[in-house]
Amino acid sequence: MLTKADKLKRGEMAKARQAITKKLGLVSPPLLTSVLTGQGIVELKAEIAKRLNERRRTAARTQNNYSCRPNPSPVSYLLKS
Ligand SMILES: Nc1nc2c(ncn2[C@@H]2O[C@H](COP(=O)(O)OP(=O)(O)OP(=O)(O)O)[C@@H](O)[C@H]2O)c(=O)[nH]1
Ligand SMILES: [Mg+2]
Repeated sequence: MLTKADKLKRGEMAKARQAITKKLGLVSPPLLTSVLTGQGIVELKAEIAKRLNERRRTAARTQNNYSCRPNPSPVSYLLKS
């Protein structure tokens, strides 16, 4: 993810995003976020929740789990704002 997206003009940001994607060899362009405008914050939370759930599913598959109740889903926590 890239922070402070409000600092550059839209066109400059698009160019920087492309250049960074290429330079770092990323499979997809990074999310643009800004705490000033709120840009990308909902998407960022959703991405974090998605990745936590993927990990949780992988952990559940690869471990013996003797607990009766599952842990609360990280999604419900992250999507509260
Ligand atoms: N314009 C702008 N300023 C921001 C944003 N997010 C944080 N800042 C400011 O950037 C400064 C650094 O704060 P943080 O980003 O929390 O700290 P950091 O990540 O350790 O430092 P940086 O490498 O500067 O990002 C503070 O003055 C924040 O108020 C943003 O989205 N836009
Ligand atoms: Mg920062």
